[in-house]
Amino acid sequence: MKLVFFSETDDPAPWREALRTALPGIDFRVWPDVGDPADVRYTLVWKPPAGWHRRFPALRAILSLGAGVDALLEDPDLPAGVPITRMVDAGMGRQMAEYAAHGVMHFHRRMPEYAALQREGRWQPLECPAATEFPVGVLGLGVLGAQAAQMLVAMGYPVNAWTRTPRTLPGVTCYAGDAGRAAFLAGSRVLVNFLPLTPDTRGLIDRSLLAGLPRGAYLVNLARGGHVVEDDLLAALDDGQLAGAMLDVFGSEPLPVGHRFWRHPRVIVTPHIAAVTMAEGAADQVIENLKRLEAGDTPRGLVDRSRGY
Ligand code: NDP
Ligand code: OXD
Repeated sequence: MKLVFFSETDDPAPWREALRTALPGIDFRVWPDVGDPADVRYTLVWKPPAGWHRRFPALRAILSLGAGVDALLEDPDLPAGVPITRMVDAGMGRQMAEYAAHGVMHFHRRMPEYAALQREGRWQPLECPAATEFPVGVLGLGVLGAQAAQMLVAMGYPVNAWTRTPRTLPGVTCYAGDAGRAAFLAGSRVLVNFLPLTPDTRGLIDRSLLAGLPRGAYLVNLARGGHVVEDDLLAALDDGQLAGAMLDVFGSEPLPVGHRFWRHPRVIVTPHIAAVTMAEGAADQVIENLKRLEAGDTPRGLVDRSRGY
């Protein structure tokens, strides 16, 4: 069974070690050392170039190193009919929840204002609402969003969530679809984005969505940069509709030198680190899926190409 690993950001060594230990028959290759491409059955990938998969005519499945598969699905040359699997939690749920909780508390406890006061050498206590008065809106209540929502509930925040289809989660007020959007937004002091990037969600965080939030709201985006219309976000920050944004993901990554986000006083930038896939927590899922695929069974985390996630 030959598998090719491709990632410009992940170290193949722990993956090779884990997969070779669990699957002694595996021929684990790291791009570009693939030997005969006609033998390749599986790929384990993060952001391969467009058209890259076309060279493997006997491909049985594409295994994504990430939870989000938007970059794969955007490839017009992705072989049709080949199943794609994604990471389901795989250790990222806890990391994403930590990032979201940090973002919410950072804004709730007015840390950006204290940083500005410190720069001016001013000792100035500010009023702060109780957590129970600071409702959080979670966009997307899937594998990762649900864990963050539960952590925020445990921290005492009122939590609203918005999904494509109706969902329920204890302690969370759930809204769905176009019908639920306005009420969801109006009740969210801070919006935390956990959506997958699909044709339906690209550009969703635009002027009209931001205008639906209470004035002076905040945004924490740890899903994808493509969800945000950057000019609309900057305009909302500049005119006070939004009081701050914590951004981990961008339309173009790395965030280009000179981009306004780098120096905007109300924007916090992190370099797509809200969660990272670590072989230690994720290799078991890949091993299990390779076993299932070899046995002709349905793998875990199978992507629905028509839905886009
Ligand atoms: P899931 O597929 O488990 O959950 C997706 C959620 O989004 C579901 O609740 C789904 O609704 C909802 N959704 C999808 N489309 C729409 C829509 N059109 N309108 C409203 N809701 C919608 O994904 P995960 O939780 O595993 O991952 C979420 C995303 O997080 C990934 O796609 C990735 O982009 C991002 N991510 C970012 C990382 C980082 O380091 N910054 C790390 C890992 C992931 P429904 O429940 O009805 O299906
Ligand atoms: C992912 C990511 O989708 O790291 O897993 O963004």
